[in-house]
Amino acid sequence: MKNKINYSIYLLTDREMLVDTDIYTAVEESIKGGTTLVQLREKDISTLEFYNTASKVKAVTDKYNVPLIINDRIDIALSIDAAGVHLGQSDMPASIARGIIGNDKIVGISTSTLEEAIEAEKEGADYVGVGAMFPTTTKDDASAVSVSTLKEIKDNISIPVVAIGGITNKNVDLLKGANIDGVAVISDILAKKNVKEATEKLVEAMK
Ligand code: TZP
Ligand code: MG
Repeated sequence: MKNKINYSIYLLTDREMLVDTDIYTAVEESIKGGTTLVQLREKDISTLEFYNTASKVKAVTDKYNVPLIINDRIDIALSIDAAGVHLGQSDMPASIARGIIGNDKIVGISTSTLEEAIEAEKEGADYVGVGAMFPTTTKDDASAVSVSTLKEIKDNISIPVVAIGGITNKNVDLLKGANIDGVAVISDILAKKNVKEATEKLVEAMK
């Protein structure tokens, strides 16, 4: 099941960005527009609130058979039977996360260099996120990655590669040559008033 994940339009959540909607509606609208994978990414939230939010988002993603990945929290991922977990370079190491979460779940790792990507694959990651590809105000400590590094990563590892950071329907074609498996997006979908339409525009631009 894990091998059949469609990484092409990977929506990451950020509740603070939403315009006149809630996270459940936004996730559902984005799936209707073409999102293929969702990551619940919550900062500054209590464990109880994270768990409750994750359960409710999972009900939405399940309805459309779209896998749900949980950012940072292996315990939350396991507690709601999410498809997996996404970890950064300062989170639990991939090999340790794998030991806890098991072989049936997805472990994704954020990387910004070829070395980090090779290491993630070696440690048993199922995919890597690579970025930030373009300037973004969503994550202020993201380091910049060039399209040539993205391509180098794609050419040197065999797990799926998803680009992230400042990606919009206007600039996504600049990544074409890297032959990546998908794009991970927050603001170009969730900061838009019409989330479904914003997702459709991205889908269209990816063709
Ligand atoms: N990791 C690297 S850049 C980034 C993350 C989580 C933020 C992506 O958000 P946006 O709004 O799509 O630039
Ligand atoms: Mg993290």
